[in-house]
Amino acid sequence: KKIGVLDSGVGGLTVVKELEQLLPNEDIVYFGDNKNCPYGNRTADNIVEIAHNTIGFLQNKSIKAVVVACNTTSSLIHRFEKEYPFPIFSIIKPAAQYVVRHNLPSVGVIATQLTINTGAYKRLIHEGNANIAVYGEPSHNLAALVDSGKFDMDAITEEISVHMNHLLQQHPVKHVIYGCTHYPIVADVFEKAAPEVHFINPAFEQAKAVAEYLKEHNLLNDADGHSFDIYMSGSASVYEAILQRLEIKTPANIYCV
Ligand code: DGN
Repeated sequence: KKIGVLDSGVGGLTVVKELEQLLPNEDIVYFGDNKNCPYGNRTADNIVEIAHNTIGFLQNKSIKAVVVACNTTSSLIHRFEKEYPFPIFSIIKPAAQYVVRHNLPSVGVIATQLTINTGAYKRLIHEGNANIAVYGEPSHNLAALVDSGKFDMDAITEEISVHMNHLLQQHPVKHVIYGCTHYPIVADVFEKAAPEVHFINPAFEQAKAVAEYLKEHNLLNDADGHSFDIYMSGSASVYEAILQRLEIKTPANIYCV
């Protein structure tokens, strides 16, 4: 059986990259919902409805787990995770656990407006340690700028600089979480904008959590090699550009739905 991965667009490919490295024998089926991107400016009810539709689609592809490679959707996971006969993985929970495990005094979270509004990062970090200060910084435009695949670097650099400066001027944190899976695609721009900051990429933590679960539950594929199917509601050329940029090695079959 396959691992299903979903996102509002190309951002979840940052998680696929980590899954590919940790679980090289797993078949992956990806749904990127570019048509509805950005999720971050939608209502919570709408995101939950879209999540049900997407999981329903993946369910027909013979899956054993769903990886929600989208922070916006993960921030609402409690509203749908119990309704399916397979595990559904949040990207926020393992990243919050990382912050708690490392006992960071404070952390910034740059994410979509909806992710910040739900307070999911703060809640999950505070469940582990209520003394950690968590500062949210919403960006309205960055996910869509990256998802367009045009790489308008002037606009991307401007958006990142404005938000990193805004966050760091108010709260001079040493650690910042990429609270949207689209952001690690432009990690080089973040690192240039704030060279003193250590950025946390939740994609690593989520992929580790998935690998541990599959191992523990004897759900790993034992055949060599793997397949990678991408279903998307937008344009294929965007996926090709991002697969190249992220240096994802597995050849992907790309289908438009
Ligand atoms: N990749 C999504 C996330 O992690 O939140 C981006 C959401 C969006 O579409 N704006």
